[in-house]
Amino acid sequence: MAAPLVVRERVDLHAAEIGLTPRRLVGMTLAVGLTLIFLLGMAGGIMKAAQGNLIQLQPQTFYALLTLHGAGMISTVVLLTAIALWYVLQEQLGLKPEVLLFGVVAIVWGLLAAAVAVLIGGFGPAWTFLYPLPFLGTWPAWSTGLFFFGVLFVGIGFAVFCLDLMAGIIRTYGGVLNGLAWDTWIPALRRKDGKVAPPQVIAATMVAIDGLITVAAGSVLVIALLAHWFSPRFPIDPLWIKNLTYFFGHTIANLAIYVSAGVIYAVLPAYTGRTWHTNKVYALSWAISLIFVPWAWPHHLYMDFVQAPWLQIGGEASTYIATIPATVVTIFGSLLLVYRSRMRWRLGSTMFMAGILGWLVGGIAAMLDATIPFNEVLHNTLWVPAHFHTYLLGGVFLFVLGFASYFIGERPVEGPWLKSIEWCFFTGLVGFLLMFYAGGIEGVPRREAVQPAPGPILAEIATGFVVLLLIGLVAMLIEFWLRARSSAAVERERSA
Ligand code: HEM
Ligand SMILES: [Cu+2]
Repeated sequence: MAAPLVVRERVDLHAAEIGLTPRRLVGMTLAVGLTLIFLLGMAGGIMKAAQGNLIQLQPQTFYALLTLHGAGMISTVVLLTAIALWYVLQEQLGLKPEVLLFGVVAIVWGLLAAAVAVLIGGFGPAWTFLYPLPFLGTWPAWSTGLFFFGVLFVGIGFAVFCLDLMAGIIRTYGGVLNGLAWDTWIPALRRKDGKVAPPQVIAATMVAIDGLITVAAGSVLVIALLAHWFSPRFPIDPLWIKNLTYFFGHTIANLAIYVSAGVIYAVLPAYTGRTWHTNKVYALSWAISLIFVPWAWPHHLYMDFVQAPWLQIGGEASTYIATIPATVVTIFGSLLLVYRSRMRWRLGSTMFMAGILGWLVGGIAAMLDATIPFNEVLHNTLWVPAHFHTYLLGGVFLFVLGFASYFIGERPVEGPWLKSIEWCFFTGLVGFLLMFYAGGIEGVPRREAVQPAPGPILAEIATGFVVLLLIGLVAMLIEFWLRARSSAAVERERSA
């Protein structure tokens, strides 16, 4: 039976009948993206099972899966958070689904190319494809080239999203500085109509600017690698390309958090009944992130003794400066929003609040790793996947699930079915993460098909938690599908 739904968006039923509406585009992208996350999560579970000696996997197959899982997850999460932010801003900024469709299609093509390179070609130098590894493996040359084209397409898709946002912000707020709400500090920028950008627009402006810088660097990187692929005589300096690789890789993964912050600002108020207002502190915090996020990448190169010392120190400082202000205002702001607010605890709001916790814990673990004396012992141990899975899987991905739940519409009352899904999912998630941290503390190296002890036993336990996590995820996707069907039925009844 069709359950009555709360937290519903205004739906333009007439437009829905004639073609590409925002809701259709977002609904389709969510369906594709969440399915991909599930499949790539299975690949993650297979890797753990192999590390735990529960199944046998050729090392080449392990490294191919690792590459597909990493590149695929990052691209899919970029796609899903982008579509969510786009959706919450499209009305306000007058964004058109036709434009974003290009971006979505480019990312999906990029993902397909990468999947073919990995699954058929066996391409497997890990998702960071650090030079010269892509050219040294046992895989055929075509798979190397195809993978790079895939990355290029994902970059192009993300650039479409950034440009679309930027154009909308300039149209609506008169300029980028107003999009960043610098008018709260600089009276000369104030608009006559008194319109000030809300926090989600500030986040979107920051993401659009840093996102375009990141894609520009990523394009130089991939084009240089493609040139070397066409003609091996094309020279590549290993230190230069390593810097560029991490500039691109670190920043694009990091930006997913800032995109999600925009979604939190827009969606959490629907559950608490209070809105989030721009003030000087928000504008300043986001300005600091805007400037420092692109300077944090050198924390991946502490082991490279040829790297200039000022970049090492600068990278460490920038990591702190970029992370702290926006994280603090978002976490503090969301607590204020929820505190004594009669928050409606539904699947969506639970996901958002749990995701904020994951962001905080993962962020602290990340900053530890980016601190030079800690990095000397944690570098390339399982501590690294521990911290980034905490804020990507236990943070960003929870925001995506929260958004999906909000987008489809919550149930007015949640029964035991939903509670058990949540228990299953979160038990799996926390257990899986803890095993990663334990491995990191024990110094088990990351990215190894065959790990030294205690890696295998931790991986064996972790596999059990992954099974719980994936069961919870499938159940949640079924729940979304059921709700989407019943809300479609409600709409059909209303329009009849
Ligand atoms: C669904 C549950 C997931 C499982 C079971 C899982 C499992 C794994 C495993 C076993 C590894 C290899 C760790 C190692 O030994 O080095 C890994 C690596 C990785 N995962 Fe996940 N993961 C999951 C979700 C995610 C999500 C949501 C993201 C990103 C949004 C993600 C991004 C990555 C990345 C970037 C790597 C590194 C790949 C590389 O080293 O090249 N994972 N994951
Ligand atoms: Cu980093």
